[in-house]
Amino acid sequence: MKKKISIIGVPMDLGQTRRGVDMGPSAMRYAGVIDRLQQLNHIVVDRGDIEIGRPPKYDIKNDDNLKDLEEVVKANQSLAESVADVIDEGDFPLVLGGDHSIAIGTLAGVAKKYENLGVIWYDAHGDLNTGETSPSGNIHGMPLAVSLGIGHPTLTEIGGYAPKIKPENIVIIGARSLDDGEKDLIHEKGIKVYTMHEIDRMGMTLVMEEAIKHVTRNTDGVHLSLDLDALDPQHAPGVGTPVVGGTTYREAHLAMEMLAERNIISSAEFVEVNPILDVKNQTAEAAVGLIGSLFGEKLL
Ligand code: B3U
Ligand code: MN
Ligand code: MN
Repeated sequence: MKKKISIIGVPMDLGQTRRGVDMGPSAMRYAGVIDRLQQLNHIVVDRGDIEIGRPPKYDIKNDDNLKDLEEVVKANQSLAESVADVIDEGDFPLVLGGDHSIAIGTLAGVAKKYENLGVIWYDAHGDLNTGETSPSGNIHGMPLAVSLGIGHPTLTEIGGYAPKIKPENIVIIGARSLDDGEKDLIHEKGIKVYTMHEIDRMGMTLVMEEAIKHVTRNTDGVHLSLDLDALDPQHAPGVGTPVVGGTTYREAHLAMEMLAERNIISSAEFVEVNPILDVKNQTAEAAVGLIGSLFGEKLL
């Protein structure tokens, strides 16, 4: 199905401490994301990049164990507005990161436009930390909790409302590195998680069939938040926190192809591509390949 896709770049690297992920949007553009989507007959508008303020000193934690809070909040507020504008114009928002802290702004913009938003969180991590539970103080480990309304009010209130999403509308896929506080929250809120164990056991086909059923039960839109570190580092080495034992290149494509077949995704973001840590732009190319599959590219 032909779509009008608006691309928003978010050169954000302040949600974690490995510099270089701010070049992710450039790397995905260089890897041909626009051409790839145009080849599929979609109309593509590149809205450029969100401006990211630079802190006087990097990686300084505040008293609440949150690094570079002020700049992260500012950028996410502006991202939320841009995303909401894109939806108001009837376009599909495709957000290119940047570290995963930008999901706070993306979801603030998207969820405003839906009654009951479903979310697929494709990630090695849960991103369910708060300042209290985070081992790092890195806000990129917190966006899913923040969107549930859990965490520092400066973050949860971005976009002027909270929460953005409900625990029963979320599916996490590919998890294999969860902190204790995140595990507690998953159990407490009853969040559906397909860890690598379930993917190994059930196979990606069944995982995606169940996941799609789960996020479409009572929802009127589904957001895909795809962290490239969900893929095995063999296929996506250019990420800040690689974790061995991830989904294969083909499993990730199969997941995207199944989402395309069902045509359920109404907004998406691809995050954590770090060209400085990458090998010949392989991770950006993997991201662009997955974007192709998500928007209908077929092998035959
Ligand atoms: N859970 C850890 C590590 C982490 C989260 N997200 C990424 N890494 N990419 C944390 O810092 O919250
Ligand atoms: Mn993540
Ligand atoms: Mn991750």
